[in-house]
Amino acid sequence: MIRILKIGGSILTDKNQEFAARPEEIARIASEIATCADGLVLVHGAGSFGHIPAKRYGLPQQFSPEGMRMTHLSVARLCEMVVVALSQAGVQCLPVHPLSTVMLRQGRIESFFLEPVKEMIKKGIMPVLHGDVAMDASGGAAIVSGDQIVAYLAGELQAEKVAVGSNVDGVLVSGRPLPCMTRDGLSKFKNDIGASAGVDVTGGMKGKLEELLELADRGTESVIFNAGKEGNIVRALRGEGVGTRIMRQK
Ligand code: IP8
Repeated sequence: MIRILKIGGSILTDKNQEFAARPEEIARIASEIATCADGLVLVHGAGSFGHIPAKRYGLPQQFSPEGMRMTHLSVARLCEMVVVALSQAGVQCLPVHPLSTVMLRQGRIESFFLEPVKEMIKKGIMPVLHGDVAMDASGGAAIVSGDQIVAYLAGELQAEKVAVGSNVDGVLVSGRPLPCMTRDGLSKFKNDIGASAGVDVTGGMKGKLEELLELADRGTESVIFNAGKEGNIVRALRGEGVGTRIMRQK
């Protein structure tokens, strides 16, 4: 059984300060993951390691090879921290960089070389992917968010569970998490759903919902939960009621 877990960059880093990792949070997340690592694929957000350099170089609106290099190298450093923390917690894992495996067209994944990921899963190794810059055949947008990666992988790997951890208790309306969200819910609450608190070039909570609602349309439900609260990762992966369930319109 394959399960996909996303940990948002807002948990791993301080989104307002470049290169500001949160080592204690990274270590805590790693030890929680270690208790439920079987068949898990991890995707993490870029946090301040990606969004701040991407914004500085005008990505994704402007094509900038230098911006892509600086942003990728920075996000790859965050990925290395996550991989090191996981291995210190006893998890066998390997980094998979989307820049080298994904091809975009107009900002959407057109192809993804997933053989290494599938082989890692077969061998009991946890693949660790992340939001990244990527080449785009249309020459325009060049960022692939962790959320887009999650939705794509969930379909391709036929994931049974998809859990997306952020730093809030789910999809908040007037400060309270909605128990579930559908396409109708998004139209109803679109003006109430907030943007990300820090610098964000991939659309914050709305961007996340668009990816996950599309996944729900294809038949896979997911949950958005607060990964900043201890124990929630295990609860979300077990399907216990934490956060907001993203469901297909009935
Ligand atoms: O943090 C964004 O990924 P996300 C990737 O998952 C970059 O939205 C490079 C900003």
